[in-house]
Amino acid sequence: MKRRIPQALGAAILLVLSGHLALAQTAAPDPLAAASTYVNAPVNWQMWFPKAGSPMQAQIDWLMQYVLWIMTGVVLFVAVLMVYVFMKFNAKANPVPSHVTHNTLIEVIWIVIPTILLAIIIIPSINLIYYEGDTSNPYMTVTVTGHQWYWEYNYQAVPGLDYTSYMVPDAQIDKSKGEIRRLSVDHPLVLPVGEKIKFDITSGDVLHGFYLPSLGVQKYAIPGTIQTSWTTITQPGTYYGQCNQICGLNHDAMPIEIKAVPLADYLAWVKVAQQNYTENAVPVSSPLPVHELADAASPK
Ligand SMILES: [Cu+2]
Repeated sequence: MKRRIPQALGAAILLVLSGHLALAQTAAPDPLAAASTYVNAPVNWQMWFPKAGSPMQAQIDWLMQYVLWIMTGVVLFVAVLMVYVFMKFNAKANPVPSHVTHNTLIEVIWIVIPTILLAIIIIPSINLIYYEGDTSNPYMTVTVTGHQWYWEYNYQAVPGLDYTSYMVPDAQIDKSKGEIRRLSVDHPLVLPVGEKIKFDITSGDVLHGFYLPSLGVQKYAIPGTIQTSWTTITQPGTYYGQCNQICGLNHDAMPIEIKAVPLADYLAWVKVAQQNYTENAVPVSSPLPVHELADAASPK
């Protein structure tokens, strides 16, 4: 009898072990794995925009440089002209001033040249404004709601898929998992690459700002109003943003983390997330902890 106990224990341990092995073998691959291959995060002393992760941000970056070069030329030209005038026409160097008050040629030049400069700035600017505003024919739409102080993401095409996204507190940051202090969140926004994604942006309380610098998205989240924006993410990876409208005490604690993965991986993730929801009820089990589920889970 005394010998049988260790034997039974051994058998039990073996059973548990084999169970674990079987689990390990059948565990589905992480649909978000592709997002960790590339991380688009800010760096210390960064002076320029982040590397563009969408065609929109690429165009914003281009326009910024285009205008900057024109502006630099204008500022330098005016500065040189002023220094020349100070030197050549001050009271000492030029005691007897000229009494000329008009010069038609110069007046025409100083109207025509700035007009041409404004035209070559305004044409690409207006093109970009229209490009940014074109939210037609998206592959999918996500309703983004700002709350004090977290974000809520509602996938309009996936019934019940509505969850909240909180910043990981500083003390819980796990650098081995690639988490970044003040930018990583518990439940990131998962999006497919190469597809047009529309954002319907709103707020549940005060003004927030949905700002994704590497994707060229920046819209106020305003209570009672829906502002729209869109993006197409070109490369799988992790992208970050922040609320950039002062929204109260924890304004700094509502970052945005996006996991962009290939479409097939995104669809696999949706299945996992969707399976864990029962429609219009609190999900039985979910990759998203129940206590952090958003308003959709609670009776309306
Ligand atoms: Cu905010």
